[in-house]
Amino acid sequence: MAEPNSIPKPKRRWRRYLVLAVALLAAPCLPWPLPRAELEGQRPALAPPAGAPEIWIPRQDLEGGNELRAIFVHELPEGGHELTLWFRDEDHPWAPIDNAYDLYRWLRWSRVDDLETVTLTPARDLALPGTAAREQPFDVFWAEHHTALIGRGGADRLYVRTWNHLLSNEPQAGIDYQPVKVQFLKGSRAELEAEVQAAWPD
Ligand SMILES: [Ca+2]
Repeated sequence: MAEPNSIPKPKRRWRRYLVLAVALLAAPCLPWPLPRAELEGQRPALAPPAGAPEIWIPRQDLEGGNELRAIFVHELPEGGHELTLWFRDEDHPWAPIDNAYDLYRWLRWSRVDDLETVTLTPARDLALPGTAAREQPFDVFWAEHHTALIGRGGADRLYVRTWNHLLSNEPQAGIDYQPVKVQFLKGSRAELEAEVQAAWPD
């Protein structure tokens, strides 16, 4: 899961443990299941931008209820397009902490839904600012966010490489991937984050 800001800041691991501990303690006080974002709104459907990659997702992730709902498109003033992938959820591979992790995300970002943003440049390269997986396996315990620029000589596809939907143009060996086709809707990452904040203010 990427943070709302496009360039992730260095993180301290002890803060993750602290927030997870607080989330576990707060869990009995909060409503379950946690509310999900409804981001379709009245957003118009768009044709896919030229050069938009095909998205391939592990079958196990789709069957776990973490489907891709839509891809939001925002035309950038400097050229190119911001593409934001909207997943219904993301599930930590260790089931006992998945509920706490969902709660952590809801408290921190006012959503359980997962948003991952990439940029399609005017040259049709793909920039992954904090949404690149590198070689991490799908079930990695702590998924690290990386930044990458993928030249389009090598990528008409993006693969969901980790359980928190970090991406790569290289699939993981032994994983059964499925291509998914969803609507492209008009909307920027900033607009989507503002919408969920307005629905569930701090
Ligand atoms: Ca989850």
